[in-house]
Amino acid sequence: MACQERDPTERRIAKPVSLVAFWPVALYLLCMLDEIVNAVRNCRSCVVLTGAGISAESGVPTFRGSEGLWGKFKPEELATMAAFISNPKIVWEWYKWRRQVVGEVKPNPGHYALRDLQQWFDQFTLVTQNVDGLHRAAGSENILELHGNIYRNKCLDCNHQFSEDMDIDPDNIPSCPHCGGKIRPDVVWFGEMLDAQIINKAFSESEQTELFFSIGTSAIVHPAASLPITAKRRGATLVEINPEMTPLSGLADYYVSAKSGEFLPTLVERLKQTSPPG
Ligand code: BJW
Ligand code: ZN
Repeated sequence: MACQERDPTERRIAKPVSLVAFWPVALYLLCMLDEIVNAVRNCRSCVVLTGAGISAESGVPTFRGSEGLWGKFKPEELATMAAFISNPKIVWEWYKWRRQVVGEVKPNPGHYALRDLQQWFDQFTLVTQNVDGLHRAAGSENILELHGNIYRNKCLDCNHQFSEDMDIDPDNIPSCPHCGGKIRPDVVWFGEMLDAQIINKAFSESEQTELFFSIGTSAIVHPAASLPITAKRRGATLVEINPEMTPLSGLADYYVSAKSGEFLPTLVERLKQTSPPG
């Protein structure tokens, strides 16, 4: 039915009905918030795993979902070694565009809330699949970047890392001064091994932690997706924050269907009111 044809009373009826439907959900979320506050209060160690969803409210596109990057671009043509070898120019054009996108955004309240959350724990590790550097920009410490960093470059052949700013021209890709290999972005593509030291540390922290948060990730890309499962198997309390359910939701002790930029600041606010960091 077109908007103009609507019965004018329809909205008045719809509103109280939707409110009635909303209250049990709000109450449920509130109870869950208090239980998560208690979990934070009672646990001394915490691992947080973040994915693209935490940066969505900053304006960084996610990978999956209707608006995600993989809806417009094919991962096998852009995020694999084979793609880079067969068409380095296209791959560099894509990464130049993404560098520009993340260069223009700022951390959002979810990133800042995670920076604040670390104060409630003796041991706090922030494991991120994101390459955008927004957790560091927000002031978080002890960050493990599982999939690299979009601003860094490395040599395709000898793996030498170049941390300095390099403006890459996709038509004239620079060569490594050590071996002559092509320079590529220092991110982890499909089929590539993650940095052993980083992923091993992420697993050992997940095995020992008392509390684990999985935030803004579709929880399907391994080995990152194995971290919350490992933590849960070792007895950690598992909290998932994501507006959409994922394969992890059924396993989580608390599945919070909310945006991280809305729920996390509420959680930190509640913690500050009820149990300031010791
Ligand atoms: C919000 C929100 C808001 C929205 N608030 N939430 C075991 C089983 C099956 C397959 C494999 C396996 N082990 C390894 C594999 C193969 C493969 C893999 O996992 N494939 C799966 C897809 C099945 N893994 C690999 O290849 C990895 N390497 C590896 O394992 O090496 C060993 C090996 C080699 C060869 C064979 C076998 C083993 C490497 C994975 C590298 C992933 N690389 C990318 C690109 C990085 C560089 C770049 O950025 O360009 O990493 S792909 C992409 O996916 C990116 C992400 O980090 C990663 C995860 O995505 P993420 O963060 O979860 O984002 P989305 O978009 O999927 O989800 C966003 C979520 O946010 C959604 O749920 C929304 O609802 C939510 N959201 N708004 C909170 N406001
Ligand atoms: Zn080299």
